[in-house]
Amino acid sequence: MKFAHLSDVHLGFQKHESLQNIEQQVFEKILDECITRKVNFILIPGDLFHVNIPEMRIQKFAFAKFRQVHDAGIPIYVVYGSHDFSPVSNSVIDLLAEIGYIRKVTNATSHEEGKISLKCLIDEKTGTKITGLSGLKVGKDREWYEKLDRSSLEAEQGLKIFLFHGGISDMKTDSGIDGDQMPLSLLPKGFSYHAGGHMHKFNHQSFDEYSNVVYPGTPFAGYHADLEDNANGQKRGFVLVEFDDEIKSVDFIEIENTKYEIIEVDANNRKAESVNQELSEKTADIDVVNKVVIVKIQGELMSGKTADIDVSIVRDNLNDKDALVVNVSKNQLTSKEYSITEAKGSNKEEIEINVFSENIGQLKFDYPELLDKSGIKLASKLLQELGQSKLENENKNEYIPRIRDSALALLGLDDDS
Ligand SMILES: [Mn+2]
Repeated sequence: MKFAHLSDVHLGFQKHESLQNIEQQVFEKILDECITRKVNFILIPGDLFHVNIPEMRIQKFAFAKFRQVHDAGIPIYVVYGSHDFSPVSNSVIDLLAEIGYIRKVTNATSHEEGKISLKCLIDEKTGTKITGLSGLKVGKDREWYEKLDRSSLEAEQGLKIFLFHGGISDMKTDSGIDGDQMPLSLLPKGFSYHAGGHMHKFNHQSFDEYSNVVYPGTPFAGYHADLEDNANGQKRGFVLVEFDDEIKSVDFIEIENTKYEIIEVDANNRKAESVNQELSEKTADIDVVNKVVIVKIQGELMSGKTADIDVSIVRDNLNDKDALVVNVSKNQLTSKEYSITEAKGSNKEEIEINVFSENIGQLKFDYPELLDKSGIKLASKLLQELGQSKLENENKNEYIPRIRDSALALLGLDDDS
């Protein structure tokens, strides 16, 4: 007998069309694998979707695929993740559960003395006992775990699986610590398999009384940093587990997503021109056809502004060479000559005005209206204008010109110029 374990698909995260296609293809491939390998059931411990109510076409796509799995007679067991759960409204997870394509495993009862007890469900064909807790938002789940009646779960006989969504501090990872983690001891002991979600890289570790604590990781990317990890060789896929009355094997099944190219430039102690030159040299002769290209510029410039690093030329050049997507990251680029000084304030507007006042002295322009008091006033008006969100039912073709026109009007510039 075997089961599949996947997590953190984050369906609906990708906004770029090509990346969205990959996100969906990978998900389809995994479920197709589950069907052809005739798994007995599938576990998804959270973040199946990127938000609790994804766009309708994302839902339609997911429902069609889940129907296939359902028609193949394969049950899917889930808990919510931190992304697809909402404390105030329903989730697409609830719709999928309502029509019977997936099954939520959490069956909890609160007792007067403050304890929470969980009941296992039993997978019909294999007799496996399955239970788990969702990853709710802002540490609420920690509270649940602390109240959890672990001993009754630990007393259950037979092959048991526990689904959870969250980081475990006892587990070694090669990525940085990700927010609040909880100690392994909060999970019930003696389960044959602890099926984890939330961590985006595959990780399988064994501890005393916790023989298989496993994260499959995201099958593609649920955060922007995941793409960079992919470009640096991170394998993506799902986990396939063989079992009889105990776990026989736990294997990571790689599912390829796309090809990558990463270009990294260290700007530390350099002038903007020399960084620009390195960027154009490094992008001149590479083959980027149908690849996701990540351009990463970091370090502290000796002179010039970070805006002097001209990524638009690099981006155009790579797009002309038929890159699938070009992602430029300048987040870790700063400059000695010009750096934003932080400022305090009692509300958002005050903080913004104070940031502008603290920093405007560093600017040198020929236009006096961009400097001093009038510059500060203009900057904060402009920020307010550019921060406007799309109106309900307004499409992109209406929204962009509306914002552009009002920003240009603020600057006293004509739209035709
Ligand atoms: Mn996630």
